[in-house]
Amino acid sequence: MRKTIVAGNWKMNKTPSETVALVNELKPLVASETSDVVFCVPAICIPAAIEAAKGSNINIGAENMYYEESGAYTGEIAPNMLTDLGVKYVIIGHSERREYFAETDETVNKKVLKAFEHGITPIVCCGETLAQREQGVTIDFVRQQIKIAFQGVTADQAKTAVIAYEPIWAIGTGKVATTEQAQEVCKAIRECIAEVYDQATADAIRIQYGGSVSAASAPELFAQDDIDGGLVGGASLKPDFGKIVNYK
Ligand code: G2H
Repeated sequence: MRKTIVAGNWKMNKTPSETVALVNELKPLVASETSDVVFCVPAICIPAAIEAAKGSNINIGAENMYYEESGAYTGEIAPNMLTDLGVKYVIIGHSERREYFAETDETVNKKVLKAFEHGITPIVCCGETLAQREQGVTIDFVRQQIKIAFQGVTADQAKTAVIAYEPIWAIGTGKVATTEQAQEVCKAIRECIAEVYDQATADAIRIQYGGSVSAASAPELFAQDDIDGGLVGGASLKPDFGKIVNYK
């Protein structure tokens, strides 16, 4: 069976010193044997987070990464800069990066391939806008995002990946998708992986729901057959994150 994975996405919040305080505060609350726990923190806070999380079950992840090894890419973070610090996960293609930083399905694919090359587990984000949902194209759209994101990824790599389904209209808005809506799309994503690869890969890959997850909504969402945890924004900065990790 798939192990639940709950990841916090801190977005552009917390300084390095605030990071130490928050990791120390959350450390006892997120202890868990049943869920993998990841804190994806701003790049500049990663060293502080890694140091503070030592000896705990918290894995530290990045919120983004570039797809080149090194060179004249002012302001970007290379994969080996992350692995050198001990980073294990990286969020790729969050809708905020697609919207504000011009990321496309193609750049997402390049980043996913590069992450695997360096042994970093990508948390690959997908999800539709409100207009797409209202037009009834959600599943077609998400399938396309996933197919392009995974181009060139082997089945063995895909088995270890994490996909985060985040309907854009539910991000930071307090509007959580209904359990049925979230399960329907996560199931369709798993079926898409089965088509692209095989059933064994689809059974192994972990699919999270993201979008205004709270301590109140997590238990029902994470209990769905095709939802293996969550990518959590706002609530990952609060003690409630411990309740989300220990949702059972
Ligand atoms: C969606 C989510 C975390 P929030 O972006 O990736 O954020 O839980 O604040 O909606």
